[in-house]
Amino acid sequence: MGDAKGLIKGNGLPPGQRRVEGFPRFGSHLSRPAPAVPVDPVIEVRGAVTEEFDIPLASLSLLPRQEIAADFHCVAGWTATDLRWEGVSFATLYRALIEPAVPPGTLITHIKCGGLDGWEAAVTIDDILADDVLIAQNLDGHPLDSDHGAPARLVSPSQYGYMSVKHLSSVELLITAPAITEGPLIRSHPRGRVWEEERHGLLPGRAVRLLYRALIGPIRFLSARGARDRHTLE
Ligand SMILES: Nc1nc2c(c(=O)[nH]1)N[C@H]1C(S)=C(S)[C@@H](COP(=O)(O)O)O[C@H]1N2
Ligand SMILES: [Mo]
Repeated sequence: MGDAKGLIKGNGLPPGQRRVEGFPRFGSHLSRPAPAVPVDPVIEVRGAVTEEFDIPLASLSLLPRQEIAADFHCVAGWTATDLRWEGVSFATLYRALIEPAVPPGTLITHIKCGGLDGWEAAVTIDDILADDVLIAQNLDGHPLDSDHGAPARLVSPSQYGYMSVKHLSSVELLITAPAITEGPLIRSHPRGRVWEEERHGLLPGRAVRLLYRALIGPIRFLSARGARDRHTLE
């Protein structure tokens, strides 16, 4: 991005983001190890459907596959660059298997995604049906490991990482915005779009950069302690 004087502004990343080496394990799980992968993993479909049902992950292999290359931006301020995800577009899965179960006339506003570890993120229906949103099963040519969300995770690269639910195990169809459950200090933005710097639910994104950046070190340190290959780090 250049200005009138031809100076380069920023680093090509979304506002307030800094590049990290590699792709750290990071999350509210902190040092807890990743949840065990069920023998026959499913995505539970809940909420505003005629009848609740489960989608076996195995059935994703029957749908058209999609690959995307994208950077991954955590709201705390780190960015992992050029990750290659492979899986099924969320929109493809939604149109094929989920939407047919929505009663006629029902307007879905959000999809609340849940992970096996209890993490949840509600994504607006428009954001989750965007072209770049994937249910990813492979990362950089290998099956997703437990650090990054085995056996499958949501990946929404245009939104901060907290929307990209690891160990995806449920989707709940909502007809109104979900209730706010976080306190005022660390309040996630309901959309979290990275280029708009929607970092915080109440404050402008740039106002919380320093506070959030201070969390990177401790969360990253703890998350690494619960990582799959932590013995090789010690
Ligand atoms: N299930 C689950 N998904 C999660 C989280 C989590 O704690 N549990 N943390 C989120 C946050 S804040 C980020 S930045 C990314 C980090 O993904 P990574 O560990 O693959 O780097 O996962 C997101 N998805
Ligand atoms: Mo994050």
